Amino acid sequence: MHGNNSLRLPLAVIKQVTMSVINNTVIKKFASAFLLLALVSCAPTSNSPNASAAAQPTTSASTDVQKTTVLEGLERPWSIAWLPDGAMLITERPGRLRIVRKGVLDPTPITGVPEVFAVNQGGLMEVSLHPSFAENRFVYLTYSHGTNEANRTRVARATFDGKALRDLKVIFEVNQAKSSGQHFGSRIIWLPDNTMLVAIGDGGNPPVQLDGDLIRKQAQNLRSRLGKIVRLNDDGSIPKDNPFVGRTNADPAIWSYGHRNIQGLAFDAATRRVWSTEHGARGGDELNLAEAGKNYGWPIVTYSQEYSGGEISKERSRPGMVDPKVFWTPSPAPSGLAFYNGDKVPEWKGKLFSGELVSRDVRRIDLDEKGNVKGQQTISIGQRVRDVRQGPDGFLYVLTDEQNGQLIRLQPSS
Ligand SMILES: [Ca+2]
Repeated sequence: MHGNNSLRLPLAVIKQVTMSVINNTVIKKFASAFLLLALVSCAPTSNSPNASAAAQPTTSASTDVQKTTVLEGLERPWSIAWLPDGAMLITERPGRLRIVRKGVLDPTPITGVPEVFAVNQGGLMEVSLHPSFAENRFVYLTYSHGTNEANRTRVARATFDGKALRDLKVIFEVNQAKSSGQHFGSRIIWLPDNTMLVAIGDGGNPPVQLDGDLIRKQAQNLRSRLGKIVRLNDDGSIPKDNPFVGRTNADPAIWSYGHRNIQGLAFDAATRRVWSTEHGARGGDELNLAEAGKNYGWPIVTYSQEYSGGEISKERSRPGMVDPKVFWTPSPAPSGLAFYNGDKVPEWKGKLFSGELVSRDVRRIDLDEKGNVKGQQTISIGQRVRDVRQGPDGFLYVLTDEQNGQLIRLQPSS
C-alpha cells in the first residue's frame, strides 16, 4: 500500500489540478516543465549512488481521450472479465462477484464465491476466464484467505452456470501463512499453451516477519511462493517444463522471482512477451519484461526506499538480476495492466496501458521493437484506478478503486 507518504499526494494533486485547468498549449508546456522540476527536486533517490543509471523516458499528459462512465455503484471493484455473450463479471474486493448483462448491473451478486479475508489490500481480487470458457465454463478467482494472524493468497476454479459458481475448488495456495493485510498480488494471465501465470506478493512491509526475518526476503527464497510469478496448468497442477522443476530446494511452481507486489500482468501474443508492473515501497515502482527463471531483484536491488525514508538497499542493479524497463519515483502505484492489440484504435496498437492508484490516471507506455520504453503519456481519471482492460469492442475499460467505484470507457475523442 502506498500510504504514509507525505510527498506523493501533494504532487499528484498539483499535477491533476494543473493539467485539468490549463488548456493553453504554451502554458501547458510551461506547467509540464514546472512539474518535471518539482518531481526531480523531490525525488527521494537524489542522494543514491547510482540513481541516475537508468534513463527515464519523459512523460506527457494526454488530452485526446474521451471518458464515459458506463457503470457506478461498485464497491472497491478489482477485476473485470467479459463472457462470450458480452456480459461482464466484476469482482468487488469485500468478496462479491457481480454480473453486468446488457449494460445493467444485476443487484444480486453471483453465489458460490469463497469466503475471503477482506482487510486492507486483501479480499476477492482477480477474475479470469479459461481460454476455452465457451466449452468448459471455467472461472478462476484469486483471493486472500484466513485471518489477520495467518492468511495467504489462493487460486480457485469453479464452473459458472449463468447464475452461480458450482464445484468451486482451491487449486493453488501460497505455501506459507503470513500475518496482516498486505501484498497478496494477484493477477492471472493465460499463455498460448493454456497454462496460467499468477502473480503473488512478497507478503508485506516491515515489521511483518516470517521465520524470524523480514517477510519481504521471501521474494528471493526459491522454496517460498511469496514474491513470485508462478505458472500452473488449468487444474492447478505444475507444468513439467517450469524453470525450477527438478531442482532441489526450489518450488516447481515458480516461474520468476524477486518481485515485491505485482498488481499488473499483461501478455503480448504477437511477441509472446509478458509484462508486469509492481509496487516499490517509497518510489521505485517498476515495469518489467518478465521471463521464465529470472530474478527481478527485490529486495536486494531496488530504486525504492523505506516508507520511513531510509535505504532498503544501496544497490540498484546486479549481474544475474533483471533491471526494470522503467521505474517510477515518486510511486504512481501501478495496478491493472493491458496490452492493446486491437484494430479499433490504431494509435494504441502495441502499447501498454497501466492503471495507477495514487496518480489516479492511466499511463500509456510506448515501446520499441525490442521492448524498451520510448515514451509515456498519462490519461487523467481523477479516481484511484484498479484495473485497465481492452474490451471486446476494442476500447479500453477502467475500474476505479473507490467506495462508489465506476467502470469507465476510454476512447479517442477525435
Ligand atoms: Ca526489480
